[in-house]
Amino acid sequence: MTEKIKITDYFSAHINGEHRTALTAILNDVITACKKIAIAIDSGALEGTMHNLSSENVQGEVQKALDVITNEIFIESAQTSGYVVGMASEEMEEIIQLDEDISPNGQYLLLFDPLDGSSNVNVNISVGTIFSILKSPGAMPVLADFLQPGSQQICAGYALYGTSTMLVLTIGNGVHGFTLDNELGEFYLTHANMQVPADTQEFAINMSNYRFWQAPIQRYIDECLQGEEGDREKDFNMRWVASMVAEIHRILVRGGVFMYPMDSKIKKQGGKLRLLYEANPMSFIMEQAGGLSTTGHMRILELVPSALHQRVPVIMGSKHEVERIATYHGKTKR
Ligand code: P6P
Repeated sequence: MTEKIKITDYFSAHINGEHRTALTAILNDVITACKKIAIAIDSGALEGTMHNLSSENVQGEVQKALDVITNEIFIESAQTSGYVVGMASEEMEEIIQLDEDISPNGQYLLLFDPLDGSSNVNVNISVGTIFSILKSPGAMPVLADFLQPGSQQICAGYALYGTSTMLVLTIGNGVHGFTLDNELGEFYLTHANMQVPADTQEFAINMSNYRFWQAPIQRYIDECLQGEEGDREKDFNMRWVASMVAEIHRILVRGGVFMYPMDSKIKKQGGKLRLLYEANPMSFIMEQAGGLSTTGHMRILELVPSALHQRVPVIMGSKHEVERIATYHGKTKR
């Protein structure tokens, strides 16, 4: 067995440049948060925290006790480095500003979805945490400072609380995965330089929305379902976990295409998934791993956000499939 590389040693060897010290410090806080979230989830049924609250989050979704608990863990952990001057979370309507006595060292923004896929948590299906790091233009950031296109991200990553707990991230030099050794309480490099296969025969989409989709997506899925007898001349497999983190991780490992496209049910809100702390970090990761990520009409990382909790249609994964789907969006005929 080759020598195990601890995540902090990996950071020391591979995080360079102007953000080196800050990123290392912020990521150490993220690691702490994800270890604590893994424990909170693992013991949820034992601690009686698997229930729904009577409250709704800013998205109008029923909150689980663990949504609130994991959000608080992330906020508390992220204040240690002294580099984070602002935070935004799926679970909070407004941004959080950290004044300079808490963050004297530097000016970075941390955006996160603390418990993605939380509707799965009480049925023991994988869930995750998604995070994104941006540079702040100054201390005491305002909302407008968060509304940066995804191409401005300095770092993006996710924790996957699955059959093992993993941390997968990019700082712009490829995508690397680390697995938690529960006995030692340390993350170790297990998936260096993850690359998405350019071709795939597996798609991930919530098929119950078929009648609401726009023609290009219906055409793509129809062709996948026609299999060998159809234009694609090959059979396809389908997966839908309803945890974006689990889907994206599977696609990073073995290829695939993940779609939460625009549909007539959600047209008014602009899509299902949130741009700043779901689509952007996952798009950064996907592109760094050789995949693509689009709304169907444009590269997601080029979208200039207009609101903190803005939603967006998402199609991401294996390059050749995403290119095909984007082509279909260029030709609206079915
Ligand atoms: P649906 C989880 O709530 C989430 O934001 C993503 O993680 C997941 O891919 C999607 O929504 C699931 O949506 O409509 O299938 O429940």
